Amino acid sequence: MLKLWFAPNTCARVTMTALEDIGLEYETGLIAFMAGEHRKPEFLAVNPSGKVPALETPQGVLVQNGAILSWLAETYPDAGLLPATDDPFEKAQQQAEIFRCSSDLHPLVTRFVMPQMISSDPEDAPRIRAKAEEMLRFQLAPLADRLDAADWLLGDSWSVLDAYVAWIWFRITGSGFDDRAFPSLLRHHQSAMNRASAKAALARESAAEAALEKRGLLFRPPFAKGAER
Ligand SMILES: N[C@@H](CCC(=O)N[C@@H](CS)C(=O)NCC(=O)O)C(=O)O
Repeated sequence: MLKLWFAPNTCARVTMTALEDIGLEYETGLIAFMAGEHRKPEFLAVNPSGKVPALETPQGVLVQNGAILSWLAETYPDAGLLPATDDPFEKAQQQAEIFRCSSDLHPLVTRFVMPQMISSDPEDAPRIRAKAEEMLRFQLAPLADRLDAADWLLGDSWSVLDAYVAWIWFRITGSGFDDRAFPSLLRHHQSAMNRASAKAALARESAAEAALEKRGLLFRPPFAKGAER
């Protein structure tokens, strides 16, 4: 059985949504960041980078959303995570879409939501966030244009890229990015989160949040709406 290591509200939500779309049973392992569990030997033995998601498979552990999603899409083609193709160029184009999320956008999300991971001087935070916001606007604009013309990022059908961009939107707008900046992304996020697989992933996250809260370990990003700055 597959086992997903995750923490609520993180990019592991993208892999979790994909697993829900596939519809097979899977186990989860919850990492309490507030307790430093991502730096403990037990988890470093799973992913030496100390990051979620990490997916235990019968063949071994896979890390990096992009790799996990590509593997899941090929292993469970009926789930429609990515459009089916045998064409190497089309596959490379799909990879480019995924890498845009993981390599271009996610680092900007980190800078915007958690500037303290970039500089430990709190005085730097506003500058880091402002630059990240500017770059996010630039990088999101072409995606918003695509969503002005189509329901989903790859056209008429949902793909796992939609779950990825929905997570990015959730994370930045939850941290003060103006959710009116790109109406098509706002609409897209609502549609993506209305899908059954997203709701199932959110339900698992809520249960995990409740478990963490009970232990006094629920993490809230410092710039979250309503959080103390
Ligand atoms: N490139 C990685 C990024 C994974 C990542 O940064 N995950 C975050 C949560 S969203 C994490 O585990 N951060 C903990 C850390 O970096 O120490 C991927 O796409 O899987």
